[in-house]
Amino acid sequence: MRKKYKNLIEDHILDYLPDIDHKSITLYESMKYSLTAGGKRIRPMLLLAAAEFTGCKIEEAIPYACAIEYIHTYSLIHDDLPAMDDDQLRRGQPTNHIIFGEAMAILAGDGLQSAAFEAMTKDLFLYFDNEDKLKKRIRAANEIIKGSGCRGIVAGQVADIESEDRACSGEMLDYIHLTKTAALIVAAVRAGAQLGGADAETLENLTIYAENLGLAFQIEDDILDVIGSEEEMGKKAGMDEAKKKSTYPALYGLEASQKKLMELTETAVDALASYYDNAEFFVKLAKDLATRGR
Ligand code: GRG
Repeated sequence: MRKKYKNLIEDHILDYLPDIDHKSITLYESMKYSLTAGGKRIRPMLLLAAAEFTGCKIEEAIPYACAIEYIHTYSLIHDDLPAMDDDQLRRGQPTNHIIFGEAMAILAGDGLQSAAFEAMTKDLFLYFDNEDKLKKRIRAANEIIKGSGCRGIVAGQVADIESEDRACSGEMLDYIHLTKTAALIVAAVRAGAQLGGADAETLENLTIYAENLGLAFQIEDDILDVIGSEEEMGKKAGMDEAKKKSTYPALYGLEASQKKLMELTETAVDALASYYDNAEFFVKLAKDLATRGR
């Protein structure tokens, strides 16, 4: 199933970039560079899985899956900028601003964000005479816009920047992880569920799954930094010595962080226990992410 979702995303990931005339070919190349640089596609896979899980035809969810990957990609491009984390490498390759320059990287991020909004809304007029389908799409778009905004990843980035080089409470650290990392994972799952017209209980259970998965994902990322697989060390090269960031391993130690990671993964999986084998994709993904790199 994971392969099916991943292939669909790879096949369609460039479909919703705006037509680029010859005057802005560099912008197009810059957006394409980061969109095709080998991301794991976790958020769009989750969106497609949640859509299918709740009864939406998978092809109807593709624009939203691409939109969330566009938002994720823009956030990574901007996060790597000199004004933010000042990273030279991402996924083992030069970051966008190293290849295209700082101004173009900012614009590529901006362009990806607006392309995401366009992907989610450009065909809405086709559903003006089908109120049910129209509502599902508007609700899905709203989830993604919310997750990408001032109550989502932007809020998380602000809190992360403001907590640099300072002692950070456990409560603040959870807030940073819930906004910076979990918000877009929650948005992916909820957007898929909205497309499928999930009932309130299913939406709530999927939200609990996604929040716990999102927190677990960030803790695992920070554990991997400490354990230091080669790929992770390369990705963060140049940052950790320059800026001191609060993380679970830094605040609670490696052993307690690993325990927390397992607890969160268990809570995520338990939230979907009543759906038995239908939730297999979500359960396997949570377990695999908790042990990635090991
Ligand atoms: C709004 C500029 C701006 C930033 C928002 C999302 C974010 C804050 C910054 C991105 C950097 C970061 C370390 C985020 C934490 C979440 C995380 C571990 C992202 C990496 O996600 P993966 O592993 O990335 O899914 P791939 O490379 O697989 O696409």
